[in-house]
Amino acid sequence: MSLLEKINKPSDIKKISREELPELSSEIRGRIIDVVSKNGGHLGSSLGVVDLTIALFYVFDLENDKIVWDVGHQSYAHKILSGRNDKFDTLRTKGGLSGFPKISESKYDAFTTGHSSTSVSAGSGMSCGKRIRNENSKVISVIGDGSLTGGIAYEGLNYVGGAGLDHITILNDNDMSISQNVGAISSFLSRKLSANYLQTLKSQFGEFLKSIPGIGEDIYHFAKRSEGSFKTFVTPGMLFEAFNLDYFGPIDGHNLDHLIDILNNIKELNEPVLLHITTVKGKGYIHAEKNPTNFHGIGPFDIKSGDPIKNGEKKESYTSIFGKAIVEIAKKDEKVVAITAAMPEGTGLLPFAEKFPDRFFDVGIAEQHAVTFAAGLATEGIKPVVAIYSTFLQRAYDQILHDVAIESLPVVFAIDRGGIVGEDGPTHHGLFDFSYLRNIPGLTIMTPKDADELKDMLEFSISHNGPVALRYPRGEVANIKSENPSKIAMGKGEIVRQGSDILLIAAGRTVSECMIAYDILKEKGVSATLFNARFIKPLDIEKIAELVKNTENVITVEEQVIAGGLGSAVLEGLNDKKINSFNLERIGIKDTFVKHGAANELRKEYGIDAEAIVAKALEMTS
Ligand SMILES: Cc1ncc(C[n+]2csc(CCOP(=O)(O)OP(=O)(O)O)c2C)c(N)n1
Repeated sequence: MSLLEKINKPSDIKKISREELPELSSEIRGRIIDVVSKNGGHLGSSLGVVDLTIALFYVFDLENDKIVWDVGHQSYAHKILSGRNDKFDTLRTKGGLSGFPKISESKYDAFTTGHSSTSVSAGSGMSCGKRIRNENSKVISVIGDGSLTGGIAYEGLNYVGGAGLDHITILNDNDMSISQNVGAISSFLSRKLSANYLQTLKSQFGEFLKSIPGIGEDIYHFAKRSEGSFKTFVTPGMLFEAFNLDYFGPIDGHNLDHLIDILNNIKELNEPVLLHITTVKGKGYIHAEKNPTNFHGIGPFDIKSGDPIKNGEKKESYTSIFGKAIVEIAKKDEKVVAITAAMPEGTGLLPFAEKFPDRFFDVGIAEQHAVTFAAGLATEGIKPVVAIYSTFLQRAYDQILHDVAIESLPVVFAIDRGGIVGEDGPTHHGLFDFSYLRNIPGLTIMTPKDADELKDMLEFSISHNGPVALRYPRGEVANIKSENPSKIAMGKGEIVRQGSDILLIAAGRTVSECMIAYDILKEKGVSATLFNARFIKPLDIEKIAELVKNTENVITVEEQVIAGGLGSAVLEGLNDKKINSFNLERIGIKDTFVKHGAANELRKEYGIDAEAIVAKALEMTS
């Protein structure tokens, strides 16, 4: 019987001897590698915290104590140890385990995460809640050095320290975000402080103090008396002590004995504590250790070689088309710069970064800063393109509205992963952007139906003197030929197919679904007009009104929540024009959060694919 088989609930780990824990650690790693090699997932981050997870489960009582995993992409060992090993093969599949902690999935998941830097804030709320309820169990927030680049992390730490909460923060420092971590704090954390270096620094510091005329000697003797605090003063402890946190570390996050001993000690303290551990991303799987960026989030791969398993030839992605197009535009216009919030690979900006290192900015996981930084650049006549996933841009709503839009600053938001993203689930789907942007005065919102349109729209956006949101989906590009091709013009859509029985109004990726539906409907004797809106704002309501007058059965189709999206815009526009005689159905995501699973399975389940469009069209025209 394997050690893992003996563990069906968190407390079962305590029956295993300390000597056996390294064996448990390798069993868990084997299990994670096996499942992620088939289902894809966040491998490197999860492998990096296997030992920490074991130590936490060994020391704390998960029936009462809570662990909040920041981002939550590293929670696989937590899932395995908290009674979900038997379901672990279903990781990230529809109906299976989520790739992130989820309150509704298990009582051992303290908080639902996916977006970064929230663990200390959430943990502080839990610590306060426990205090109010006179409960003295523990709350532990585990945050990575990458996630420590997000502002809300400091808002949380500031609060925890200020309020003197009984709360443990564990900083999991692996020197990596998805890519190499960036920023001043990252450099500060990664200073390697050898004993020799500390000794030299200490004596130099002493000499310096003595040299201060008059008071030098006194300060020197005072400083000497408190030599114990010297190490804290020059190590990362200095930063955290300033937040009124008791700092411990840095310690090796793969040494189970040390981890267990220190956690046992820390557990007895009833004050704000920060334990700094250093870990290796991808620990225990050579390919992930060597290439942590590739193995941060990965599709199915061959365990032996580490190579991705390809399912047939793939077309290029929108991300890659964007990445190439911005390089071409930037070659012609030296004012164009690109900004990412810790996702140079994911947003396709690596070619830009290589070609124009001085015009490329990775600001860390700091979407709010990315947007306001872009606003600042725009006031200097620079043309910033901020590439952020739809879901993460939600963070920067006020910055878009207040810092960019009020003065109509020419900032381009390249919004990747608009729509359903698939296996990462509800925390990551980009299903809200039309609605959260459409209400902002003066903001232009566009979305391309295919690769060529994306290139044209990017060029158009950068040449426009005002803020533009350009939203495109995850995945392979479409290639759609319109019957009457036309250039991108402000607020103008295009008729892709002209028909007479029903009008389909789509935008972005849903134009492809409508094309499939168009062909099926044609075979069934229903002739559809397909209108590609191109602009969500300003919407081409003149053209739509004209089309509605000829074809009163209308379906709007969007990969976005229907509240406040394309369909709403069409209805509002027609109402404003006092056009009432039409029969309109909106296809989109109803008032719900979309679960995780393969994107096409989800489109089917939520009724936003070609089949659903055909069914609705037939119902309306029969
Ligand atoms: C608000 C937000 N922006 C971007 C991301 C994408 N993202 C997921 S993990 C990650 C890096 C996290 O680094 P770190 O906290 O150091 O954890 P590690 O993966 O190194 O263990 C990023 C940028 C996110 N989850 N949330």
